[in-house]
Amino acid sequence: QEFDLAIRGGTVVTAADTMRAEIGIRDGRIVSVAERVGPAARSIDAGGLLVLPGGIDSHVHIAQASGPDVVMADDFASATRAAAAGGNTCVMPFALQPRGRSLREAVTAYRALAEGQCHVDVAIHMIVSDPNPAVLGQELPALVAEGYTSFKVFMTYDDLVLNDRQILDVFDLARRLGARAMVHAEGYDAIRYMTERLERAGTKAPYGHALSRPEVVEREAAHRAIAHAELVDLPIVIVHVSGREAMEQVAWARARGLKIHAETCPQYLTLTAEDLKGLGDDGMEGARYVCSPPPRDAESQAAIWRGIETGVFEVVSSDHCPFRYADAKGKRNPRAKESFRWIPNGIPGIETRLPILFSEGVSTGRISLNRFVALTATNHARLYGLYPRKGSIGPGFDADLTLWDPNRRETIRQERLHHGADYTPWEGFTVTGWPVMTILRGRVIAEEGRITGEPDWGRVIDRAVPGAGT
Ligand code: DUC
Ligand code: ZN
Ligand code: ZN
Ligand code: ZN
Repeated sequence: QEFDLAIRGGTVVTAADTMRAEIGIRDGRIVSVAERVGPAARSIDAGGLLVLPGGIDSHVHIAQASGPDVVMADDFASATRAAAAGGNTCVMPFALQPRGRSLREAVTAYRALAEGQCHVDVAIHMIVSDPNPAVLGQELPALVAEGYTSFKVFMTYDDLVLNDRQILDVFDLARRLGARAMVHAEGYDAIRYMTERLERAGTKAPYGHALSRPEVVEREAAHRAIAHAELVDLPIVIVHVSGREAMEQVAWARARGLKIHAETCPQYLTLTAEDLKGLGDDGMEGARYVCSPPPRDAESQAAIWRGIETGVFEVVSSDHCPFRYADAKGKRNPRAKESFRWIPNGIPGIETRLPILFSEGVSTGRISLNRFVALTATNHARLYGLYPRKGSIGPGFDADLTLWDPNRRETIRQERLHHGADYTPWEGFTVTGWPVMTILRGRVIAEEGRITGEPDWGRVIDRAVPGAGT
């Protein structure tokens, strides 16, 4: 047989092209894409389906150490099962350096958690919370050279925030190393000020979370991060842009010729701050929607769509950051009922990202199929050094594919999802377009919501530096 596997009868979609073609796969890689490919040990009929590059979700949190009272709802096995069922073949979670500790040790321990437990491929980013001389001088350069070529910095959170000088120092090192820096842009001091003001006024409920982090807080931090990136001459990624104001900062920077990349997420297209107002039995229903930055309003949703349509956003990630509703309500930390500030920040979304963006974007006619592929796979691979191994369909690429039914109507239900969280913010949300089969390096890992792969089929993969000046 010429091939191990052939995909026949489907419509192959890349960021550039849409074509009727067959795909020939050997040893986990795509060997041939042509009108007809030769005989194969197994053929899959993709008649009536789209054949897309497997989704790459370059911003997820899995089993991330988040403090004594906070336990994430997913380990690598459950998160990557959910990823596979949702049409993804590669996810990028974060190894977090606790302050005062070694970044190297954090990465080594985190990688050990992942090894042998993954249904999809995993590429690990870092979170730098303590850029001390050992980290800047030895650890980070060595880790980047080993293939951990990207890291995130935070402008808020007590345990993670970097001051401006620290941000400049890590940006400067990223430029010298050719590494990719991601920025969580929300201003620490402004949030502290707002939180204390709200608490003094008696605001306790989850909705206070949205009030404490208004768009101006994100806009200010985005502007500051962009200014630092300009000073250092480093292209950065502003992650999880939630609304018009921060987005305008990115557009403004681009108009000045700065290389600023931007990511947004389905929650900023489909949820609003109103969702945090839900009370339920115990006043805590809104905790299901607490993420940072918080969802905004209809006007901001429209602005984010414009940003997607006009190219301000190059990637749509899930920012999957799952907690159990019971924990969000204070099971582990009873203070969550006393103030919104103790509710863990994050929502699950690794399995629902592709259907929501496809349905709201492609099925409504807002974006093309090709743009969908760019936003969900190709641009993630390009930004983070996975291209041209992953992110498209063509000879030499890993055979990471999602067979997609563009017409399937489905309703998102927690009971159908594979993540470790006990709810989805999109319960009852209907979509048009659904992943039918997910293929990782030539092996079927999920089919019709059933997991058909094993937790050691995914690999922890190293990456190239994205390239200086990109
Ligand atoms: N930032 C993230 O990227 N995810 C969840 C919470 C947060 O602050
Ligand atoms: Zn963040
Ligand atoms: Zn870019
Ligand atoms: Zn995140």
